[in-house]
Amino acid sequence: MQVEKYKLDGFNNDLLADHKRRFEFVAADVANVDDVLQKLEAFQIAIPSWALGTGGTRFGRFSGGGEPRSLEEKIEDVGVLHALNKSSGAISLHIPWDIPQNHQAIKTLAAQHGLRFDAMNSNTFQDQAGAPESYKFGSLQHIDKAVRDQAIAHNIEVIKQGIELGSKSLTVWLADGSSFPGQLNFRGAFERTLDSLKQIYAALPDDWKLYLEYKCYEPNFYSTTVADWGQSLLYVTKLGPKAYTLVDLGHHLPNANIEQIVSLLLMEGRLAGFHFNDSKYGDDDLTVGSINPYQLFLIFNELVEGMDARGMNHATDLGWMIDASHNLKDPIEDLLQSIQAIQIAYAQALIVDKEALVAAQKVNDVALAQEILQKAYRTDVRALVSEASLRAGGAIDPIGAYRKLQVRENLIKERGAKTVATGL
Ligand code: PSV
Ligand code: MN
Repeated sequence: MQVEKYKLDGFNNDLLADHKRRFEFVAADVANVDDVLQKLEAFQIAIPSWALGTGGTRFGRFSGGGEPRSLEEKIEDVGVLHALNKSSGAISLHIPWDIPQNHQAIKTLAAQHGLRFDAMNSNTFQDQAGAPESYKFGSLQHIDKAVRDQAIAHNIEVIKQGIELGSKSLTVWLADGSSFPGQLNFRGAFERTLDSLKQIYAALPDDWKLYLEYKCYEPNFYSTTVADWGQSLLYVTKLGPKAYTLVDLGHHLPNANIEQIVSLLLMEGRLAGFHFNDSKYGDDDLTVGSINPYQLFLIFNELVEGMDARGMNHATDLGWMIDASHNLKDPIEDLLQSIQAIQIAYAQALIVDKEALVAAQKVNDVALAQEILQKAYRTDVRALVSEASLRAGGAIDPIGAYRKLQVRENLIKERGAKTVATGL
């Protein structure tokens, strides 16, 4: 399924007059509007290959129609997203859920859709068919060297797959930990995990990065061996300059101040990037911005401030990825909503009056500092996001276009009403 440009243009033309009015209204108040638009256009968010189908919970999975049945079809779906919003120009693969059979053919297909391969994700949290060792009691932390060796070899294999595809980073997320007090020795688990990670790190090409993702609990419910940003930072500092801490927004204990974590990781030059999602209770993997958009804005405010302080390129110097699961909504619509929420938070952070904020901080004018942040947050920047999409060749209203062009209906015709994508 391809989004035909002339149809998209027709859709945009119908909305153009209304869009122009809304854009000019907001642009009049934004001093650096061209800069904001350029930055929005450059900002690409990778789509995980496992998010194109309906996810589920341990209570069931209710698949929708027209879900991608292969890696090729997943790439096509990301191509649809990118055609609509021009901001989803990358795909992130999870191995072994999506092992490419023919790397060159997959690369060519991705390039045809304007996509590159973002971080590769290894999987040592599920047992693999035919593998001799089990990860029931962990992988890189395992007491048995044979299990650790198998998990290390898998990660090295994932790096090799990534090299073939032109990826430049490996994301390691470990389910390792314990569910009951006394089950393991924390220090022993840390040391074995560090030793295993060192062996994976040694296999990284010079221009690659290792992203170490943390998560406070689940599937283990007493301890997790990379449980929080402090523990991840400890590992990556010991590993070396190519190792970084990855923040998944759903992996914190309730009410954690994620924006402060982000600020300090950036200060230390150890922030890898993000897995974006939103949550109400735990690792809910909900649509980005659906529960707590103000927190997302505050995170982007720290990102923009911290990246600018270090002279970093917003678009390319960190890894930006969605990691969400869609149980109720059409996955493509859900992803379009997530990307729009990220773009809105980013645009709002870009229009914060930084000089005024610094001045207010210097004299401890707390009320003014809050006003300055909230002025940006309360600005309706949706027309800026639409304008950036339009200028890049995308849709003024990507979800509206997706519905008008009847993409899902066409996918169901092509693929069938009962299809199930691989993944969790
Ligand atoms: C774990 O909860 C996680 O966030 C990791 O990034 C995994 O790779 C992904 O979810 C699997 O859905
Ligand atoms: Mn994640």
